[in-house]
Amino acid sequence: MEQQVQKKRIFSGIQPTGNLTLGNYIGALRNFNLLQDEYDCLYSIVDMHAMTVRQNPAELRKACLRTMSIFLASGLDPRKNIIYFQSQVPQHAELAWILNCFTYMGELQRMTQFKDKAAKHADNINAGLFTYPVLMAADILLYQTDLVPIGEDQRQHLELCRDIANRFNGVYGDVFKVPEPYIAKVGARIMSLNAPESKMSKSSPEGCVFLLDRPEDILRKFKRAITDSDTERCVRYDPEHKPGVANLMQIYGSAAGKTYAEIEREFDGQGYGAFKAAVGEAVVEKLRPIREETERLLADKAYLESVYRAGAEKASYIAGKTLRKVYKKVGLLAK
Ligand code: ATP
Ligand code: LTN
Repeated sequence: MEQQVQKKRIFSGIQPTGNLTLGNYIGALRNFNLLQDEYDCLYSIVDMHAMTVRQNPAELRKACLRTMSIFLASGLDPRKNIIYFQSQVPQHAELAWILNCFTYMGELQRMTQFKDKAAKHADNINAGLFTYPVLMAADILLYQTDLVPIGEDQRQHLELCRDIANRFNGVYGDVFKVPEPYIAKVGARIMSLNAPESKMSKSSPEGCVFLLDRPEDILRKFKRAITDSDTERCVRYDPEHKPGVANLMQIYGSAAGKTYAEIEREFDGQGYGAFKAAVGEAVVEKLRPIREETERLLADKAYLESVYRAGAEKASYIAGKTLRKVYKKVGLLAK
């Protein structure tokens, strides 16, 4: 089956922490949907990555199922994509160990996400947080991935993954395909609504729209969104001087399917109030069907289980092939 399919392979991962945000949707999930017919795609809910920050076990389990439901509700078809939990495919942890031995401390010390997270969780700077990018490299390299759709913030991790793959291949021959990042031009970095200089992130919930937020909460958050302090109160795309407005335009563009020029024309001569309300409405309408379908799926545990079991089995088959090759190359005896 696998040999007949000549499509390029895509792999991406999302952490099941908290609730997914509009940033995750525009930067990641929406693109996953656009790719599913053209590519051979694997999407992993990276529950082992989530453990690098302390988690409540019951909450983590719930977040895993919720994330899987959102994947499906936002249109990912489990017959076309392999959707699974990272922890259910043991080859991820197994390859990560080997790749740890091909990664330098200095490389990991340079990772900005590590520096940020270490600062945020100063009481728990664990080794997992440090080697997080190595597990991510294992995720990707196990599947001989061609392309990795990610948001801008993950570019550095992907570069490291490529370096590790090249280093390993340099010693043992062509074992891993060296993956390319796939970063959408629009929406790769959705910013916080109340602090447009920082990324919209689950960890600062105030400026953050969650996919399962109630419509009234979404509208309220947009109404309060920061626009600009400049005197020219007009809707114009200028990320450098009007980051708040540019961010809202990105969001509106992707929720309503409009270009920046169309948006500028639509709000010509109007203040920010009307614009912010329109963005809120567009997002509410975009998210409504996703929220309703997620709730329906969450009540159908048997169906969810059938999806993730089948996903893990298919993923493990592909991952097993790469791992056996790696074992052989490095001199471990294959099982
Ligand atoms: P955190 O919110 O804690 O910073 P995260 O949302 O970046 O974490 P993941 O849930 O693993 O972590 O991210 C999944 C995908 O969503 C990644 O590809 C990431 O680049 C993308 N993503 C996350 N936030 C945004 C954002 N604000 N804009 C665009 N893409 C984003
Ligand atoms: N580190 C990523 C999540 C992630 C991932 C991956 C993304 C884990 N493994 C493999 C792409 C490919 C994040 O924090 N967004």
